[in-house]
Amino acid sequence: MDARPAVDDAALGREALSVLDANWTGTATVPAPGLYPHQWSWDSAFVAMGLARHRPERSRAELLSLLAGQWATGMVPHIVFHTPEAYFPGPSVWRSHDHDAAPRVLTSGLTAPPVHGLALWWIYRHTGDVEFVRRAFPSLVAQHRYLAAARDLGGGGLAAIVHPWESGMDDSPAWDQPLAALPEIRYGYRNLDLDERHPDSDHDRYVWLALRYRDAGYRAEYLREDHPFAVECPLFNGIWLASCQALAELAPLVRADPAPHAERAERIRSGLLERLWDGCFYARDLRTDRLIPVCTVGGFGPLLDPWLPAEHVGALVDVLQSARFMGATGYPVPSCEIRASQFDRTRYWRGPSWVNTNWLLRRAASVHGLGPLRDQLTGGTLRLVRQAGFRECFDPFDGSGRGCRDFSWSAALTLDLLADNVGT
Ligand code: 2M8
Repeated sequence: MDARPAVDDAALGREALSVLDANWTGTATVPAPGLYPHQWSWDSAFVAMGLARHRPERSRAELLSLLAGQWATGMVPHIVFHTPEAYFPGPSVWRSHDHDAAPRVLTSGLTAPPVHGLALWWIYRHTGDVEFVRRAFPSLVAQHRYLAAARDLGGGGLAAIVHPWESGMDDSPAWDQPLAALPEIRYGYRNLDLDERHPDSDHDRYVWLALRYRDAGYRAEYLREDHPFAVECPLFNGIWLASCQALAELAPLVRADPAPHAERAERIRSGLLERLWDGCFYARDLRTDRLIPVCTVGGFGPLLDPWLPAEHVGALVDVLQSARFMGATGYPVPSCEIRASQFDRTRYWRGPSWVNTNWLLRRAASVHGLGPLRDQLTGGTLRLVRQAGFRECFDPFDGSGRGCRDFSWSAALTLDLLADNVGT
């Protein structure tokens, strides 16, 4: 483990803010210097939530600069390229500028977990800024409309991801089967900084999938009929459900009708229970119409729903606390169940713990009134960053840091955990 002095809460908070200040470009916060030099969608939402109590102005600016990348279809892209910094796959791969629906700023053509409704609610809760809600609300309504119209590929009320990158959990073992069903691709593209994390064959398939979607004009009809990767992910949909509930709560502030948002949340809940539950939530591969039999941290996403039936909450919490997950590792929460053959404590999204999923599960514990679980997630996450710093992810057994340093969402969500810890 990296040697690191123990720091008290105030010093840890100052360190977190200085990471976020350094990663702020004047327009947006990059996830980490060097490795991720642009604005990533769900990273930005987590940063906005973490900054809400400390830098409210910048928290609002963060969300708005991301929404400047929204397409006329309502799609919020997973990357917004505000600067010409080199990154692969960059604007010349995505070619957003060839599309009438794309905004002026260059973006990717994929989306990411829609945590932005929850972020708007969070910012409102901590700033009371109704004017800001008025400004951002319509964009989030459009985002949800896009997901319902273009991504309900299974017809059961859930949004499908059409690329592993859309899950945010890029290398999760949950995508191994659908990826293995794709043709063998050999491009030999390599992003030297990044690709030691993925086998070449996976990276080539990621690029191939992105190019196919691009070459089909990013059309919804193509996704429905031809695209070879379509998966209903419980984390993506659990987050979407929470954002729908957030919009339902915010709607009266902007004189909008909460009912469509509440109804959509109910539809997602039914979809999750009917389509993804089998003693735990699993992802469904729409191209085989089968559940993908590996339990990952994504399977706890539906816990974000306060109205998830008690028996499902109980069963999920038992699995989470069992020796399959937190019960065996010293730190919360491994990204894959440790007894799965695919579990790897060192490989990105295949075992390591992440601050954002810990934070989401802590939020879930709060909405279900599970105080001890919430405290365990708070304490365990703070221990990780105190010991190893604001790393991208962490070994769940010994807490050592993995991936890049000075990672924005690890810093931002630490600020949030610290603020709650002192009861502010
Ligand atoms: C990772 O994703 C990018 C591709 O978008 C990558 O692998 O290079 C994921 O951890 C994703 O969740 C995250 O948003 C992104 C930036 O932090 O990095």
